[in-house]
Amino acid sequence: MASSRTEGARKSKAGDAVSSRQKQLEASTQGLENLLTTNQGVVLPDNHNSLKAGVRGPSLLEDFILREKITHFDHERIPERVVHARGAAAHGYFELTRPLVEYTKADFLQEVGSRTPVFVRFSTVVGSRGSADTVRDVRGFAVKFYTREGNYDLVGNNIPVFFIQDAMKFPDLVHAIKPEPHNEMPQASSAHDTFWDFIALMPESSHMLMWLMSDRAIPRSYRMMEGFGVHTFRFINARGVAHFVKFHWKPKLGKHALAWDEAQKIAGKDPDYHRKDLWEAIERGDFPEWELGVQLMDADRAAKLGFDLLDPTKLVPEEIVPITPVGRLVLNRNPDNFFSEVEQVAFHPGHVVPGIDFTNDPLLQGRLFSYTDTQLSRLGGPNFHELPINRGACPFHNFQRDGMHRMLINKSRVSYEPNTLGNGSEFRVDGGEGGFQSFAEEMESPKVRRRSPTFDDHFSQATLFWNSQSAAEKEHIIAAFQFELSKVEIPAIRQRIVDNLAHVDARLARKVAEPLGIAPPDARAAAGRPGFREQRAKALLEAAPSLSMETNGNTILTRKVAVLVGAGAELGAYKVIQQALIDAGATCKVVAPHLGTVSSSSGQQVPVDYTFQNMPSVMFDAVLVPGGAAAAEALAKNGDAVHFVLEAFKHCKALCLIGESQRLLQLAGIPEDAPPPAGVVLATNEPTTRLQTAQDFIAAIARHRHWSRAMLEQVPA
Ligand code: HDD
Repeated sequence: MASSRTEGARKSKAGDAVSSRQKQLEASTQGLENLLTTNQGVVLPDNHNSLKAGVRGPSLLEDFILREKITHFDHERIPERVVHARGAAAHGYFELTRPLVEYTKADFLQEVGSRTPVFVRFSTVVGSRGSADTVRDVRGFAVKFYTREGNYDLVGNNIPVFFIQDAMKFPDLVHAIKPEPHNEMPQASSAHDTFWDFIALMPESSHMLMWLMSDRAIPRSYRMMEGFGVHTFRFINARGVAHFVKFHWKPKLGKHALAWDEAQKIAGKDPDYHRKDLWEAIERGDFPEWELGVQLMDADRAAKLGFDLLDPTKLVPEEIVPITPVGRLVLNRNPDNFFSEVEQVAFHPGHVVPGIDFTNDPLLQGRLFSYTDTQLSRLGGPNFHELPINRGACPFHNFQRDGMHRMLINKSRVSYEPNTLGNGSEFRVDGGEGGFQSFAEEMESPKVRRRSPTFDDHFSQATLFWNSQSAAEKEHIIAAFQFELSKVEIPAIRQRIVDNLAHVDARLARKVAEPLGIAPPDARAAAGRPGFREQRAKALLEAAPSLSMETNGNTILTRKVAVLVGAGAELGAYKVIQQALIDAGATCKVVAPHLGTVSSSSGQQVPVDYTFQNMPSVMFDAVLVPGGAAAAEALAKNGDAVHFVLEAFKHCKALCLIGESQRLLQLAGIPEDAPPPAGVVLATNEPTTRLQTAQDFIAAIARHRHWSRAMLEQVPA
């Protein structure tokens, strides 16, 4: 800090006086450490009663203890973030696994094995602070690296593109998607007229819209989603040579989603689903981990992509420019205080370090203004960098002074540069090649308020995304569009959307339109509307498998399995399977009609973790039901148990039904003699088959969901 170094030499006498006063104070307050005090340090006589004129008399204004407590309480809230208000975060580290010396001079990207502390906040965009975690929305993925050269913030999302191309449209986008201004509804949802009205008039959002309607927008866990820097940034090496770079976070547990019906139910049953999942995983020691990868391109490569890298509605498929893994992100510590850390953390895409620079992406350029500006009203002034969570790991020195909530006590009389009064150690700028050097991009153009024609292709990557989805994923996208548009009251808005969709894919548009009570999609009508651009880049690829979520993950690490136990359950096979699941990294919880214990067929008491009421099927990844005629009979008669199994079936989860418990499947309308549906493992109590059953069940859980499962419509759950 400025003062500490400038004044360092003069500290002696004054410093000694302060520390001896401090010592005296500490001695005189010994034994009082655990007492409640006011903020001024006055010990409280009582924390239950206000000061009154007599025990039954009026309270006195004089009661400074009461007034201080109530005043502080009255001001406990600060404005929530205007977007990304709901979030959860954790501490951890970033470890470099491949040096990037060749591409960037950023200190934290030089030496393999070097670790940089990080704080990572995940969020939803639209909902307010108290909204549910599992709504259909983009997720924020913001990483603060506390590097030795200053804080570097990579403020990204779990979707690699954005709705709009220019920051000028951001307030309109946010106003359109937030609850409608006349009645403040709906909360945390894009399924309403103003959002779709705006989107219908902004064909540049077509690509992002496909992602928003896909399973990416309903992740199973923060720990199971990818992250993206979205914009194209620049790396600059020690010689001043620049490369374009795109950042990718790849989750170790694979990328996985919830079913839409499940996401909606969780929003009611446990609105804290994602933050709890993150918190509990870290408390258990199952530290979430991602790999950082970069796509690197020089100017020649970028020029041959067929689209403009500055356009944030475009991605570079990893099939075209491979991703180089460079490090790992590990989250290993939960915050100590949600408000002080998660709420007060201030991210900003403009927090960069030497070796990392911006591009002219007009969305990024606008963001560079917005984030500091928003902190001024959210955190109450220009000194938010002094809050503990925002402080850098390295010292900082400058002559910025004063302002609301200043914590630093600058001691020198010098608060300007240049100076000579700073005791010979005044701070100055590094006049040489050191410090942050902006990339010296050539610029000689007229000043205009226009969009580049290279941004005019609004549909080809939306089509690429659609072509890259599996059959089941396509069905989910169609269903999501149908759901959202069915909530739109004005038919003309529904019509404009499907007309636009006809430029993404004709079948998609037709299927979406079918149940909406509107005319078939009309591509020509869309092309005649304002904002529409004809241009379509030459197809780079027919499909990019990396854009699908179905091609990844084969682990059951941290997955939750419900074991439904009825009185009289046979434990033999179940015990073997449970042990195999635990050995493979899953957790098993016994769910029964009541807490306490349930008697097995041999009279053993099985401890119960949860009831059907307090922990429904949507809280689990898979279901295991032990055999035993009496237990199966009891469960089949229990509506909650039956619902539990049917719902898990409907949400395409892995099920393992042992012996007599298989009758529960018939309640789902599956005939007794039919082959088991995908992801359903039918087992006997036979000792010789138990290990094989366990392996089959583990493989079924590792598939995450069996989206292709047939006969779902007839299942009443
Ligand atoms: Fe933003 C917050 C990500 C465009 C203005 N944004 C915010 C957060 C994330 C993103 C993850 C939450 C940070 C946290 O956890 O505290 N934003 C993005 C991405 C964008 C994007 C990936 C496009 C590629 N944002 C964007 C634009 C603007 C903003 C174009 C304005 C011109 N964003 C903000 C903001 C927020 C914010 C209003 C709200 C709270 C905050 O900044 O600190 O300034």
